Amino acid sequence: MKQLRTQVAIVGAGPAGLLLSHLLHRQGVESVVLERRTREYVERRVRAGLLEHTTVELLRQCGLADRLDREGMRHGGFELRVAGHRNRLDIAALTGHSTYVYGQQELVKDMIRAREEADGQLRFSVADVALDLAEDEGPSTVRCSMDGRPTEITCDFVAGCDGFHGISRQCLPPALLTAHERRYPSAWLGILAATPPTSGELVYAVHERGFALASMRTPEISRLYLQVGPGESLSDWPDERIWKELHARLAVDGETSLTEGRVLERSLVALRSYVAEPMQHGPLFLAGDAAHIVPPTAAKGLNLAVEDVHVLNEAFRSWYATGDRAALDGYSATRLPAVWEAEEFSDWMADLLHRPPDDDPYAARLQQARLDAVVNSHTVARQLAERYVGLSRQTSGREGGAWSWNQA
Ligand code: RFL
Ligand code: PHB
Repeated sequence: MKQLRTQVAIVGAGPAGLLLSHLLHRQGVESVVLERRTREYVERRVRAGLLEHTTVELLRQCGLADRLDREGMRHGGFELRVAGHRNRLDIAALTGHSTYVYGQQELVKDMIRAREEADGQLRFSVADVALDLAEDEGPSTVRCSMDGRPTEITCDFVAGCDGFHGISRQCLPPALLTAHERRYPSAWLGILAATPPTSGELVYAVHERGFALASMRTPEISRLYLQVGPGESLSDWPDERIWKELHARLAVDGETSLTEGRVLERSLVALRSYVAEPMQHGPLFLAGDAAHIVPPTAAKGLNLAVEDVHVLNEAFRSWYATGDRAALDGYSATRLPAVWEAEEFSDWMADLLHRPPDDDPYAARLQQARLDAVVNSHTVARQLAERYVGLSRQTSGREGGAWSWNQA
């Protein structure tokens, strides 16, 4: 049996686990990251693309944004295309902030490289991770199979950064865990295609055939999404059908500006919201998708993961510097208001943009009324813009919040 000792054992080398390990290192706290996939797999996994201004600022502050600043694309607005008519939301003018397009797998590569340069302990292809969590202040043990050998890692804390399907969340005592969940009657079919973006900014298209999103990764690569039924599979969607549907839903006044290209990757994801409360127990702390997920419509998942990790890192700093556990004990309570703000906005965006089920004409009329409000009301548009860039989360949960009721 191989034995290792570290301060924080981190399960999962997605953005949450990698960033936590990087931040801990910068303040002299040791960690080991345990990832079940290979490095190649993790670096190629296509997922998020849209980063909030605050996320980019946080990445800059910790030295992870050099390539992002060179290659990322800064966007000051997006297009909301409704039934073939263009409406541009100028988020920079409405909020003073921009968003950035930079592929999650590029960020993951940057993070892995930074850990490598610092001789960080990143272990890939680790199997059978199991947590033996201390009940008291004593050390915990993480068991796993590393390089084919049974291994035991003794640690002070465990960070569960292993995504929605990981094992960490299951280690919270069931009696203490409340799982809040909503499933949506849609899924997203996503493709990465070798074709230039159809527009300089993102296009969110609401159409009677269903929602479509035209995003991008580079000036040569597009990222395109289609709303599809929840029970569909990738085999139902040959390339020809995908392009036909994208042309129809993204057309402006009947004309399409989309150029077809080679499909480099495709994926299908069911839309779901989930929050685990609390996000911690004893020495275990959950961060990112391990603790909460949102439908991708509002592009919040990765941004929330980055924020979780910053708060958790500050709490570890305080513990290791002063022995004060207050910030660690308060981690979940600190994060949940911001998590719920993003959950609510993501749910609202999902309803705003997706075609409702055929048997719910009332929902269809509500959607129309909401779209009218966004397009015609400066106040509603500004609120959408503030929430889209993440400004509203800066105040959620703080005393007084962004506003307060007048006391009678
Ligand atoms: P991840 O990225 O899922 O990483 C978890 C890691 O843990 C590993 N793992 C294990 N390792 C060891 N032992 C086990 N038992 C393990 N079980 C799992 C996994 O292999 C993996 O490497 O979670 P993390 O780090 O919390 O990061 C979260 C983000 O990945 C996620 O929130 C975003 O991708 C969500 N998301 C978006 N977020 C944004 O902020 N902006 C976007 O534009 C955006 N677009 C998207 C998205 C998610 C999408 N899908 C696929 C759900 C678009 C899509 C289509
Ligand atoms: C993406 O580029 O993957 C993306 C962009 C914006 C979203 C969701 C996903 O709202």
